[in-house]
Amino acid sequence: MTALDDLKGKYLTAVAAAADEAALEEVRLAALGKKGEISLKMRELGKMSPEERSTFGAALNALKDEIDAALRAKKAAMADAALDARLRTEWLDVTLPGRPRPAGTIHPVSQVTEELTAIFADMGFAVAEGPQVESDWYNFDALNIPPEHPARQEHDTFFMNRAEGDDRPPHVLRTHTSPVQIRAMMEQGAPIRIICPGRVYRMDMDQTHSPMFHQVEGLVIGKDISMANLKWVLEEFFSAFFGKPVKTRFRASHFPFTEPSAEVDIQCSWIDGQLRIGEGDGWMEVLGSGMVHSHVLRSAGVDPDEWQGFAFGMGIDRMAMLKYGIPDLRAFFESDLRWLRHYGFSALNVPELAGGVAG
Ligand code: 2NL
Repeated sequence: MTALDDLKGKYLTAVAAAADEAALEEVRLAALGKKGEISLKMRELGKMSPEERSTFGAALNALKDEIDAALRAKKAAMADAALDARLRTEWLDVTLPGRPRPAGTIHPVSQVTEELTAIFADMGFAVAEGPQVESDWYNFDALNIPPEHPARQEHDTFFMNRAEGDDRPPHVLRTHTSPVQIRAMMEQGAPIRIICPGRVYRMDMDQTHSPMFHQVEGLVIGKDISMANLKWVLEEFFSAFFGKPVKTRFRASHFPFTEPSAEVDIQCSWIDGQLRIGEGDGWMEVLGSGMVHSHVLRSAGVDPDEWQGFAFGMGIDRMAMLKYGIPDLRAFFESDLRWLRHYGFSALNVPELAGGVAG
């Protein structure tokens, strides 16, 4: 029995002394592992007489259970200590304020598109959209611009490639949103009251031109629609858009798709380098318009002896620049965040960066 007492003392001391889980595991293997001291003693039971075996066996089993319990207790104590250590070092102050995260904001061109769409919606205009890659028929022929017409050159058109050996005329990137109105007239017929906002493309690139810009065109066809209705609609629109009464001035002009045609100026003052829309006696050109040409109506399947109406077109980027006092195209066309921010459009709303808003 002293032999077992020695073993007990030896292993319980070893368990108590184990500094970490690896050391504890070594103790377990040495005592209870397949070739451990206790396990080897178990094998000796076979050589004993039945009486010896029952007393020695019971004592050995009790010892094995005691060492096993000590190992488990020590292991649990180690896990507790480890958790305590983590709880002391890993903690979270849930009362700290959150970290600000940049929030995206709408682009000025998108914002102005939404603004003008809402204003025209109040006047009963629906929105029509269409493809940006168009056939030359929709972009030109249907608009009374035949193949040899100089306007085709003036539009600085981007042409799409045809497959080798395909001699049909190439498709184009639409140079205006007029083809959307042709499609709408062909699909819905008259009467009609729509605006067509969207991207348009012209091969032009300098300080004041971008090869892609945004246009909104309007179209109203009815039995007795006149230039007077056009003037009212435009003054109503500009006044709502700029938030104050804005006078318009019509000047005779020429477009292939309207007859008569008018360029439209809005009232403005230009004092000390400050542009003010809706004030003073200056004028700024913002829009082209006219009565839809009978050739255009006929191309779109509308009988010009029965129907008539007006159309107009203006640049959305330009309107955004006028409304928000953005004098520089870089703000839009390069989507240069510094310029957008400078003019009050904080594309990424980071508080510490959003300081410089122009008056
Ligand atoms: C401009 C000129 C204009 C139109 C666009 C139009 C559309 C159809 C029929 C007739 Cl379907 N006209 N659109 C008419 C006059 C002028 O835009 O200088 N825009 C910036």
